[in-house]
Amino acid sequence: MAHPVLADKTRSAFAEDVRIGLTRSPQKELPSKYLYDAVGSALFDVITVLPEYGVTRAEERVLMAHAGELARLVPQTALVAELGSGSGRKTRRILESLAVRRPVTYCPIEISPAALAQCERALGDLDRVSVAGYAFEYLDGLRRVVEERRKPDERLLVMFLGSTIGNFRRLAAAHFLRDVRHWMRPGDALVLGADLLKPERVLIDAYDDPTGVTGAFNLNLLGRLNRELGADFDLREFEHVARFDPVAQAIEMHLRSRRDQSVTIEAADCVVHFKRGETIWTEASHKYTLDDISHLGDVAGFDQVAQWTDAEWPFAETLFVAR
Ligand code: AVJ
Repeated sequence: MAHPVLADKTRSAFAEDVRIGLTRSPQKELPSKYLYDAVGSALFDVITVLPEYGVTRAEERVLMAHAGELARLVPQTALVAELGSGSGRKTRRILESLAVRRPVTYCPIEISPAALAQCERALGDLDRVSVAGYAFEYLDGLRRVVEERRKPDERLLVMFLGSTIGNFRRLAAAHFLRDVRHWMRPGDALVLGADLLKPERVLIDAYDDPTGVTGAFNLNLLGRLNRELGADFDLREFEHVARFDPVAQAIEMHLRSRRDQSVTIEAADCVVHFKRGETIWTEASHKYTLDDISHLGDVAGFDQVAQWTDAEWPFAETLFVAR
């Protein structure tokens, strides 16, 4: 069967991750990074305008309000690498403010080729900003940006927005930021966006919106397995579930089987059995306190320079500088 969507190596890594995740016991799981194919990225863009999901708009307000100040705090920045740029909407103002001081090269690092192309189009028209996209995973992409683009005396700014850090377990988040720090030099900057802890009711509505867009976003992962790995999931036999884990302080998305059933995933070479009510865990979004964020940066080797929050929807943007 022909699967033209992914290069072969990428597709076999995808198939392997799926096989490992769906044969895991007792909790089946799928890595959340696979939510973002072309359909998933488009559905995520809809999520960002849902009234119940305040995360993206809160971050946009914070960045709009403080882009000038941010640029003043990192005036030497010549190279900007963004981890998971998505459509690039939020980054525009920052690049504009930086480019007032000096020309900058902007490298969005984004595994979704569709989102990357959109981002390159959206930001390609900025004065004194040259855009070079990298369709890689975060650390691979960052390594390449540093190796290929960075001149000896240039300052780098890494942006990790949208509270994507929340998709890591807490310990993994610290390790990840330490890995990011590894590719940076002392004096380089990191802007980290993180959604703050808020009442459970608000979080459930944000991740299980009554319109059903988040449900579609989650279910599309099974559709993607059907399209790209020759699986035979019946999407109507699964339902979207959002639940809050008070210990981890994380909201989780699951896909719950409506009945006992078996699914074949051809390219992953496996048959998976589901009990009625059994779930596949597809994403965790950890929620942070301001102290958590400062601590996270500190253990990863950064000094905190500034922190801005949104009043309407608790969200924090933190500027760190590598020690
Ligand atoms: C883009 C990963 C930050 O975790 O809030 C939105 C993804 N999942 N609704 C998040 C998401 C469900 C989002 N991130």
